[in-house]
Amino acid sequence: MRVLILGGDGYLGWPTAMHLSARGHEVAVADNYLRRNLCQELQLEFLHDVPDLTKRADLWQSISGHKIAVHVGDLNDWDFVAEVFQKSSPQAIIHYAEQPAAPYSMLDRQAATLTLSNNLMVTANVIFAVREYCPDAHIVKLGTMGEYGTPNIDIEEGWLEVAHKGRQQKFLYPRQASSLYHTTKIMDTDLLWFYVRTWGLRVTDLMQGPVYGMFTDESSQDDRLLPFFNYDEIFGTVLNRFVVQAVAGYPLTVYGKGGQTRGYLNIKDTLNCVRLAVENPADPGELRIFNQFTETFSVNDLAEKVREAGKQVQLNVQIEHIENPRTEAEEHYYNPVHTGLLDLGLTPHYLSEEVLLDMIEFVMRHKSSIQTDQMLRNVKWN
Ligand code: USQ
Repeated sequence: MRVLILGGDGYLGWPTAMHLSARGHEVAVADNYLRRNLCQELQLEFLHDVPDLTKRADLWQSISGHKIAVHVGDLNDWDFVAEVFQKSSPQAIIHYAEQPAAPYSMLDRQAATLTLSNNLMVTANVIFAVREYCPDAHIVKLGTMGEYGTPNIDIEEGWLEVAHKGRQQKFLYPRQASSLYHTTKIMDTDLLWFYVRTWGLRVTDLMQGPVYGMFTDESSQDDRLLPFFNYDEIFGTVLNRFVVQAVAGYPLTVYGKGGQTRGYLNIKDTLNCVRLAVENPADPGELRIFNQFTETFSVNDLAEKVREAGKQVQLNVQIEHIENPRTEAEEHYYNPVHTGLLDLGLTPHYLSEEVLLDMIEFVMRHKSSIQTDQMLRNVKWN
């Protein structure tokens, strides 16, 4: 299939591009390096250097023989969007092109409005481009499990059958996010649902939990093909941060009580989930929603796992409960359904000690570049 990946430079975008390309899909990527530029503005360094998209695509072609077309530009700019869609004529569009960090969205007014305008405008441009240039194409949108929040009832896969005063109807599952970033994802879902109903678009919305890891089959031949890896408070996700903290001898930063529970997945499973969605498209007029994670853990569970794995390589890992900078439930019920992707054929890679030791070993090789002043940047929700 011809697949266009928006946000193709990202932590997930680039590995997805290689993964689909290796399986014979014709891949094009677009990105404006927003994440790199925001990190630079905030003086946040990746764990290791990552070549730009053009260099990575060249390297990938020399190793695999597969070409990935690169478009560098801003998807808020309609002229650029129109050009990319016309040149790539996609059958599937994978939309990752968003400001992806909850803490960034809570930094200040400028960061909040950038998150709102970028995420919603790019989603709107994608919808209009599909309508204009490829109305039968399938949009695969990265949503987030954070759209649901942590309700005191089971979380269904996107939809809830509601019975009220003797009548019933299926609605989008109630959503209540705990950051502005997560709220923009709810708004994206609403936009997509509106245009699915109105224009008959085909859409899959993947409600993904926090991702961990860096290794994929395609990057195994050259470290320069690895995705960038943030461990700072703003763009780093919790397990990646804990592994870097463990190697740096920095106490693991458990926020508050540490009972916050989320659905996690290995980066390899993200790629497989997205591929399964692309290869099994939604129908016209269907908004299909999958909950994309493989197992649930509390923050305390993750900290303990990292401490145990660290012991195997003589790391004396300390765990510290620090004041929670976020407004979120620290003890709560959490039971989300996640059968849709398993039914499509997903074979999960679970979080084993071996997986953690591979991550620790990689981070140890880059230990000298860890900057511990990035661990906490004092972004507060209140
Ligand atoms: N946490 C800590 N200590 C840390 C970092 C995080 O206790 O040093 C806690 C957070 O308070 C939260 C949990 O760990 O309760 C997860 O935090 P996170 O930073 O790993 O994930 P989050 O901010 O929720 O966002 C990440 C991705 C986002 C994706 C989301 C999925 O950045 O793009 O949408 O995971 S989910 O969390 O299911 O909404």
